[in-house]
Amino acid sequence: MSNGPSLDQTRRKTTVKTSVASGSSTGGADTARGRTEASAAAPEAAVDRRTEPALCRICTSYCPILVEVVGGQAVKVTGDPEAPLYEGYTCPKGRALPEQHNGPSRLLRCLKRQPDGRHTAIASQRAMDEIAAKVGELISRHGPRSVALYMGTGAVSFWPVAGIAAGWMQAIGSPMFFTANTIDKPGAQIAQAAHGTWLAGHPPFETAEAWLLVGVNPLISKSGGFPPNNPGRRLKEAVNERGLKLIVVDPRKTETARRAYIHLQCRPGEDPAIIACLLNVILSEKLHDDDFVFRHAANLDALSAHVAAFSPEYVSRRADVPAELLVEAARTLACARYAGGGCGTGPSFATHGSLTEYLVSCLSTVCGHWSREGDRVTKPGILLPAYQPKAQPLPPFALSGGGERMRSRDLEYNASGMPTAALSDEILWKGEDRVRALFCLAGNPIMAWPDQVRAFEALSSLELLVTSEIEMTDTARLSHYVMASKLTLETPSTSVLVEALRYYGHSRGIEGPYARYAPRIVEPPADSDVIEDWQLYYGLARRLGRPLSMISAFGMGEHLEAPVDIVPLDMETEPSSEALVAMSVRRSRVPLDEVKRHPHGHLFDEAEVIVAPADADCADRLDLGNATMMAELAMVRVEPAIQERISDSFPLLLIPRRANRFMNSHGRQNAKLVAGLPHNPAYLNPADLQSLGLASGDLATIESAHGAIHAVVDADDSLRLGVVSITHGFGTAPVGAEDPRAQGCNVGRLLRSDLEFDPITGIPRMGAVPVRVTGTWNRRL
Ligand SMILES: Nc1nc2c(c(=O)[nH]1)N[C@H]1C(S)=C(S)[C@@H](COP(=O)(O)OP(=O)(O)OC[C@H]3O[C@@H](n4cnc5c(=O)[nH]c(N)nc54)[C@H](O)[C@@H]3O)O[C@H]1N2
Ligand SMILES: Nc1nc2c(c(=O)[nH]1)N[C@H]1C(S)=C(S)[C@@H](COP(=O)(O)OP(=O)(O)OC[C@H]3O[C@@H](n4cnc5c(=O)[nH]c(N)nc54)[C@H](O)[C@@H]3O)O[C@H]1N2
Ligand code: SF4
Ligand SMILES: [Mo]
Repeated sequence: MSNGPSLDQTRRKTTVKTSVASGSSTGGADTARGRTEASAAAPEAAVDRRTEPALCRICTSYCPILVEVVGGQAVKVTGDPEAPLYEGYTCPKGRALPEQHNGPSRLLRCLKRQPDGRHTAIASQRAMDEIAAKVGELISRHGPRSVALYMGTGAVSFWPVAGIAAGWMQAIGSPMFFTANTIDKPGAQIAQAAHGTWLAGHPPFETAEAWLLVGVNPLISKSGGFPPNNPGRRLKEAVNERGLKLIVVDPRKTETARRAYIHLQCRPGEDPAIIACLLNVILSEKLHDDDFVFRHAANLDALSAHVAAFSPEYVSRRADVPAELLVEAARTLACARYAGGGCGTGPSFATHGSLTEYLVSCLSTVCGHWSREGDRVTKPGILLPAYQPKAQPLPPFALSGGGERMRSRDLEYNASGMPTAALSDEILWKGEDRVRALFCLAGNPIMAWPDQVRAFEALSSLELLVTSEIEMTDTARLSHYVMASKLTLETPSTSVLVEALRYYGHSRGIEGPYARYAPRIVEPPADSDVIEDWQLYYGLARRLGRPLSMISAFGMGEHLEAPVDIVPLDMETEPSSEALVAMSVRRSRVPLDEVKRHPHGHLFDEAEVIVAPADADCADRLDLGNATMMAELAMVRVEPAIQERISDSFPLLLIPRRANRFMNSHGRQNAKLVAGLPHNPAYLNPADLQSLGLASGDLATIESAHGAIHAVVDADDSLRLGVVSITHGFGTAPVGAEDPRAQGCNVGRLLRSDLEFDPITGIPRMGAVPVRVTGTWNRRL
């Protein structure tokens, strides 16, 4: 039974009022909802018109933007040319922020699912009353472990929410805190644990002579292994002006690889073999930094012995790349005074992601490519707590253990967090202690989790699913409650996330003592009932009488003395989000008030930090021969190469890619972003398409051993033969009719989460997946 307006009525209706939005191509001013009647009737001269500097927080680049506001609504976004380091850069997603804020898909009210599956509006406070009652009941009947939380990528929009979500789980006593990290690049943190890290960090990108990118495409993803501020410009400058030798390992000649000095256009999934080969060449030709290794590393012998089996000739056959290029890549890296780089989701998804990351870390250490005593620190951390970098290792630590164990599989808390790929199984687990309630914070499991059918079954079976969202997603549709969220231009923030991410191996960070604060610049629509994501947890904690703290983590290593900051919240008077922002950086090197004095951001050059010598008694060593990693490398040597694992039944390999106009599943409801191409094509090399009897625009069936999807194929001559490259986050839930041209296809349906998964992080094979493509749907609709 309905107890309020239907979903469609709760969504924003956009009426373009040209008299208000004159001069703006985006329009979107909505007098009925965005402003009060009084202001709607006011003469045009009285309309609020301003241009405000802000930050785009859709992805972790946090590009500085200028927002044109008319009548209280954002109508246009451009890059901010006054902001340092980004040169006014934006991408299409950032420029479509007005449509995200004012468009018809935005949720303006919280929703409750009715017994017939429809959603109707519910006041946010009432929703919290009902959710709190249900959570209280579940905890008292089944214990706190029955309540889990999953935090997706949308949380990067207001980073303090991560600390509140962690605090909420602690407040109710549940260890079941999951994030998208363990279905992303969990190997980056496992590698840090296995190898250790270097307390002085890396030398600056500007000083690098060579750069290695393994399955990462920063020109599109703005992520991983590369400065995230205007990556295209950074790369162009580096190659054209400094002669940087870029080495790219990728089955696709990506936007990034087009600038490569060496592009190893390998078979997917052969990354550990390739990096082992580079190490083999460097060590056997004695090109390594003997002195650095002698002083700061251990177990070189174990590494040398294990990589010896990966000769250029062997790896050339295995990965299908020229042996001479492997040798040249190795020499280029070793002979560079400094070379850096990083790995992306490509190798992470192809299994052995931890090993690949580990071997890349070994490469840095073997070549001595770390900052040394006396070097200037270009990334001192401005909003992070002050620390003194030293020329010494942070020693390796345990890869897993010390936390919660999964019931359904032999997986547990590990250096990358809780294994999200096993969460569906924890929900479907028959035991009494299964997960019965899930808080989905700014994530979209139905679109993003591997094994979509299982995720759908799991989420459908929950006693309570509460999703915090900005629009109606396939996950929200399954939710008992959907909490409508404020958007980024309606909330303040700082750039601290950009600084923090590099400690987790997700980014190299911005080169320079940069920091930025951005205030809220517009109010939510007047007749909406939207909350900030953290307010849900605050509201629930208060109702359940549980004190809530913000738990901020500052990465690893450098903040050893106080890596975690726990700030109890006032449970009588709700804090403002400005107060939360201030709390999240309360131990910053430069006070927030000082950062706020620079509305376009600033380089705090006065915060000059120099690498200190190692502690006199430091005996810590980076580990070049971690036993778990060496055993995995030995296994890689004897397991059949990827080429031998594909068969006549499944002769092609499915690989991931990112699309510039979308942030995973987000953007699909934004008219400006989908314009012209609402689906995710299945890209193949034109020669492969031809031999399959297919042409661009045809519909095809793509099958793995696990599932089948229908997709629109498209030719992409940047791909090597034998691969199919598709972005995730598209398609429909696995029920009802589907139209691949309108919705695309869901790659997750081809994946299995309980076979071939990493024994520590639980990430399953999500790339280099054997598939076949057939034209059974070969008709133009
Ligand atoms: N097959 C395959 N699977 C993959 C991947 C792949 O490449 N291939 N990639 C993996 C990776 S790397 C990741 S990180 C995961 C992503 O997994 P998820 O994070 O679960 O998926 P997203 O699609 O990023 O979902 C983010 C959601 O947050 C919402 N959102 C955006 N901003 C806000 C906000 O301010 N508040 C709230 N409440 N919501 C907001 C968006 O509308 C969107 O629905 O997917 C993984 N799955
Ligand atoms: N525009 C945009 N930006 C995004 C996102 C988005 O959806 N859109 N998502 C964000 C998220 S959540 C993440 S995690 C990052 C991801 O950022 P990246 O890791 O840079 O992701 P991709 O751009 O897909 O790059 C992965 C590359 O790996 C290659 N590849 C595939 N398989 C293999 C393999 O087996 N070996 C090797 N060596 N390469 C392989 C692919 O061809 C592709 O070029 O991007 C973030 N930024
Ligand atoms: S790269 Fe695009 S989405 Fe990411 S912060 Fe910049 S403008 Fe926003
Ligand atoms: Mo990701």
